[in-house]
Amino acid sequence: MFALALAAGSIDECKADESDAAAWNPQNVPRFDNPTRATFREKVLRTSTPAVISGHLSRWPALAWDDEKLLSECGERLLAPDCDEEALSVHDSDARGRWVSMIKLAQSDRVRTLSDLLALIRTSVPGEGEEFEMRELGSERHRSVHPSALYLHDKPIDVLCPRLLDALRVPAYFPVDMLRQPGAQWARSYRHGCNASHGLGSKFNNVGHPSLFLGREGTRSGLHADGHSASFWMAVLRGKKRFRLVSPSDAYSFKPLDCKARRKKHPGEYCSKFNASLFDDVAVPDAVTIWEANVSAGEFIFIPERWAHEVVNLEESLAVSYNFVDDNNLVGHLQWLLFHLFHRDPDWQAASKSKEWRKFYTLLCSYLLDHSSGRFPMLTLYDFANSEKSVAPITWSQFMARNTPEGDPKYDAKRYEKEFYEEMRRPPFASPKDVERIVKEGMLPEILLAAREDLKGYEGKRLRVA
Ligand SMILES: O=C(O)CCC(=O)C(=O)O
Repeated sequence: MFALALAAGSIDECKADESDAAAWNPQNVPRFDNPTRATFREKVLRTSTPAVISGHLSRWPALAWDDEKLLSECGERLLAPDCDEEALSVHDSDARGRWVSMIKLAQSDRVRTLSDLLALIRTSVPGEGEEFEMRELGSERHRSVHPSALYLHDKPIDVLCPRLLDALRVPAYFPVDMLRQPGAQWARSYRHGCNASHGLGSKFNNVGHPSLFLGREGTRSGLHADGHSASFWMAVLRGKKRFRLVSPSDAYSFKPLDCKARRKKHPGEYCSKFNASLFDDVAVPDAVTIWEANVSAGEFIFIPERWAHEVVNLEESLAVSYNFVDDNNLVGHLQWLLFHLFHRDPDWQAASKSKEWRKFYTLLCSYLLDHSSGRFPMLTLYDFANSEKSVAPITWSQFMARNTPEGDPKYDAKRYEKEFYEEMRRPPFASPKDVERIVKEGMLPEILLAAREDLKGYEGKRLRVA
């Protein structure tokens, strides 16, 4: 055993680590300079390896946004608009049972808009000046918060700053997102409660992703793995962030709170919450590798499905993140859905009345329906998975057109919905026993492979590659 000698309670300690790397031995996350799509697929996606990519975001208009531009476009936008109670978050080591060890805060009169937040971030000095009271979400409690600790964390860009969304692009390595497959009517309940009024949001019902992060030096997110077995990429627009990561199997060494090493029996289960920090002085078994990357403005990091990660902002940082499911993590995602439906909650009959259960079940049916009928967007997935053409980064509107049924010129909402409901009522997916059998017998990969075979005849028919 050796110990992580770094306590990252403050940014100075993080910086100290740069000159004291011998104290422990992180593995550097591999870096690539604008790799081809083929290289990225082979070396990163196919092997579920984290990676930092430089040289690929140069055409993003958002990289040229300075404070003046950000404030003129979105300075007066409310951090907590009517549809979303959460305004800001603060990290708290005592909140490790919670998602990302963060406390979510409602709006305060002191910080209502993006411009209020930026002003506070710029003028507050940790340990100096007054704290103010903010209400914790989900409780009537108020907590005293130092302005320097406020973190705009994972907030929907389409709601908070739609113009910024227009100035972002989608990296060419991630043309597909199966999470968009069920379309607007299903996506609506999927994440944040906001229905964006912006063009992109209203047409495609973007609901929450990509999301925005803004925090001063020293703000941080606790150790966690993202849900749904989704992979994600995070692009840094300004500043510098330090990531520490562990693979899904190594994650068991860090006091996981929501998994019980039963993964073989239940393939969809993995650890997502932890009572430990990779920036603290914790014991690390020899066989465990901690990965580390500093990601600077103009770069993005890719984090594969189920990898646990923890983040500290080394400088004031503005960043954008997007979670997705493509052909590399689709089986894992389906297993995760099944795990949540049938294993985590054995009393599924009772659970089936809950909104959450319904949502997962609907998603699952949607995937299986589209697989079985060879319908959009399996086709898109198939084409991209098999094309090594280098495509330029695309806008979010183009991305949504590719990845949602609404983007299909022949999309007929009523028909889609009708077919969907018919399919949901049809066996075998109406019976949990059948679905359980699919998982137990490990049939998911075969189903997906068969679906791909079926799709060969459709190749190229309705794909619009930028
Ligand atoms: O940048 C951060 O603070 C956390 C990002 C992250 O971990 C995530 O989006 O899952």
